[in-house]
Amino acid sequence: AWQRNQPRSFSDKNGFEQEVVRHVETTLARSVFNCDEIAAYSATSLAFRDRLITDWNKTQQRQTYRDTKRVYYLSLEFLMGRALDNAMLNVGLKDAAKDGLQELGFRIEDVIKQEHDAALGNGGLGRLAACFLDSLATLNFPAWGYGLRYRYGIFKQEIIDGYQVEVPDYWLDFNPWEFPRHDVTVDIQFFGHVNKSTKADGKTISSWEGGEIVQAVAYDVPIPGYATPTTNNLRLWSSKASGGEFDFQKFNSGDYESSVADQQRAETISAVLYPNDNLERGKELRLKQQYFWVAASLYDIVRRFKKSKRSWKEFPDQIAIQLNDTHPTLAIVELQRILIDVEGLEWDVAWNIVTNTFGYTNHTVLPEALEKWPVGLVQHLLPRHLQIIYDINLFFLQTVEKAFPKDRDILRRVSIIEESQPKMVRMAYLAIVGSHKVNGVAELHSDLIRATIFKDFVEIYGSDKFTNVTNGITPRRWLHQANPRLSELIATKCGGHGFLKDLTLLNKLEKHAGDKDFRREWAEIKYANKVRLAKHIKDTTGVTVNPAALFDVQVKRIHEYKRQQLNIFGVIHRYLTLKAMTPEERKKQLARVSIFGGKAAPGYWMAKQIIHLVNSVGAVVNNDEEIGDLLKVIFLEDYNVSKAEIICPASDISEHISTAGTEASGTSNMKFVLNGGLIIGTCDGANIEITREVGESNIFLFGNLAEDVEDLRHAHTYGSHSIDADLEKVFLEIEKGTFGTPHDFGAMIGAVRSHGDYYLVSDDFHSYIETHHLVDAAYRNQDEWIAKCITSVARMGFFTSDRCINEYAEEIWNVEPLVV
Ligand code: 26M
Repeated sequence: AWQRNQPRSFSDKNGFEQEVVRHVETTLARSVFNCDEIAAYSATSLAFRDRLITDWNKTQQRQTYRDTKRVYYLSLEFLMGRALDNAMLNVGLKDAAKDGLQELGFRIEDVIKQEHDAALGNGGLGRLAACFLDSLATLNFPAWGYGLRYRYGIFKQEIIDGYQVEVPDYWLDFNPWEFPRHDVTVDIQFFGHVNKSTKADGKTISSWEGGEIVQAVAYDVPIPGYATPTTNNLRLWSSKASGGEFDFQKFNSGDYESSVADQQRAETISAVLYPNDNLERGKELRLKQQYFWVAASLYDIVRRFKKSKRSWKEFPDQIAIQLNDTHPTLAIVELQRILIDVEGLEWDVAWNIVTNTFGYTNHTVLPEALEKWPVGLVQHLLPRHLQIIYDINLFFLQTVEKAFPKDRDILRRVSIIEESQPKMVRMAYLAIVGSHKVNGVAELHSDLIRATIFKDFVEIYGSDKFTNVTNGITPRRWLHQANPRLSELIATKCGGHGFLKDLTLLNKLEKHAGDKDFRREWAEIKYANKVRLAKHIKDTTGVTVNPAALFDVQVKRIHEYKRQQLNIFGVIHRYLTLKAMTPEERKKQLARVSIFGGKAAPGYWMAKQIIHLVNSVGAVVNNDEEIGDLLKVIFLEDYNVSKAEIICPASDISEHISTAGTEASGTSNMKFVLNGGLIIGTCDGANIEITREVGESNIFLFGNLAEDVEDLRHAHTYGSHSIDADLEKVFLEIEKGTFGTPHDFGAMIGAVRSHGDYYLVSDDFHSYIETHHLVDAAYRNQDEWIAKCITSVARMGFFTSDRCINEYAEEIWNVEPLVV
């Protein structure tokens, strides 16, 4: 008899094996005798995917039936990494899968490695969105993510002759984790004009007409929570020409080429992730991406709301929408347009709904990253939206004028329209005016935005509208998955794995920091993780590193404000110091491996020079026989989420050394400490709160404070700027040609010596070097070092993204978990 091909919910090793075999033989149409690692990965993923579907459907039914308030997290980036390992651990069947795969002749680690990272993000902002989805599901919140289904994620980085080369990241060849919803589509309008008409009652209504239509198609990705049946949804939109494959009229009239061109132009919208991190470049296609995604998501949200037959006034009681930076700010304008133009609500009624629905998270104070769009471009692409933006601005400025009648300049300062040449729409201001809460991502950062870039708005709205939610990370991926042995060891002292759901339980570790056996086991695990990274380094760079050396790691996007140049100048200083020693002196020194990794935006020339310098220094130092194991300099190619899972557990000390006041939070700092590494850092972003939690004696802080940065910069420009003497020696060595053609690095040196040293590299250099000496000294005392690591981990409970989500839920969204 015919049987429906129902997903089968296996619950043990045998059930899993049956499912794998079924998928190999039927879904993949292969023989089990011709099953390689890719096929094993595919079948294993399909088996777990089937399991997730059941929970996913139930979760969605439950959320619809209960009809409680939902959260929508709008982010142009979701840096998810791999899904299989995470799904196995969350479902709780990784051991069953491991044994099952072993019986079929595979090692689970090799199978997991077959998966291509889902790399739909640049860096911190995209990874934060991914951690938040994990926590939302784990805490049983009814929540959806909305994003773009880029055909190409962040580029793959290759290092060729010491230079970064970008290779396209085509990742969709086989992706078992997404479900195309060809029946869930939205027509998205661009260009056209606005028609005004007057109704019988004298009311004028505007309607947006003409232009062109692009179709949005939904692709759904299940997001499993850890040890809970809640499985939420991430909906990613893909762009397609409307009206099927071709424009039939053009096709039939023989205009085949232009019909294909139309199709390609439509598909271009979701083709590629913009690879900039903290830089805004004002490209038309980027604005198209933003509107396409925002309009499709809002249509979907409104459609779902309308099914509940509630009155519009209840919209903000049912729906909270969080804007991940200003990238989705057009959602504010789009919702206002839907409510007044399509649904016929009064402006004020609609605006009240809009502002009570949205919350906006700011992730940066860097001026070059603040989004602005030329008025002319918005007018052309979205004519009705520009009118609404002008109206929002008019009403806003009227209230400001009433409240501050004597301050003429404030209107110019806070206007959503910057009166420049050309005029610009200031997206952050629009996001503030259209939201009920604005938050920064660490205490210092939230203080800074209140005191600087958003100061006027604090005056206008009062300080309650501006709040802080310090970032966090998911301990499921960043401890349990990345560092399984440490997770097991911790579980022996914390009464099982409960800490993965309540990270404050880590505090039970603290009393074992002095326990000799525990320390030894802890140190053994760190060593094993270093051996694993050393093997990766050998396989990918050919360089042999000693796992007993101190591993010093800086992995993050390459940016002048993050100061990888400070790090590499420090490494050169160390090299010169070692070279100046007698062999006897040298023997007493501590061995170090300096590990760098990270991508430069393709158009960021200075960042690419920094990568080149690191590689050039490595080429010299790593082949210097006098130095041997005492110093190695490694640049790890193509840093991404799955590489971070190998790197974080293997670090002894990691570097978070941004110019004070520039890094909004940082989240890798948390990942490194949670994995039993210490950090060297500036008083910036979340480093400050990490210090508060772990204690000053367990972190290596250095450098000038944020409050002094302005004066120092001023002194560079208007006073005399003398470079630190040790740094000058480093510069002279580079200029001698020790690390290759000195001309290549002229701009990096010039930025410090002659162009005002905006990032205070010279000001902080001495303090940085001194602090590294303290690191060396501390590392020599392994017993105390390990005790510091254990104590720090014990005090990291605050930095779980579960705490963040609970704070957002309480303070911003007013939503509650849906208990299963
Ligand atoms: C803008 C315009 C065009 C193309 C890309 C962008 C753009 C993309 C990503 C701008 C900024 C982007 O991300 C900024 C970011 O990652 N910020 C980081 O956010 C983290 C999470 O809050 C913080 O931990 C980091 O400190 C902050 O730098």
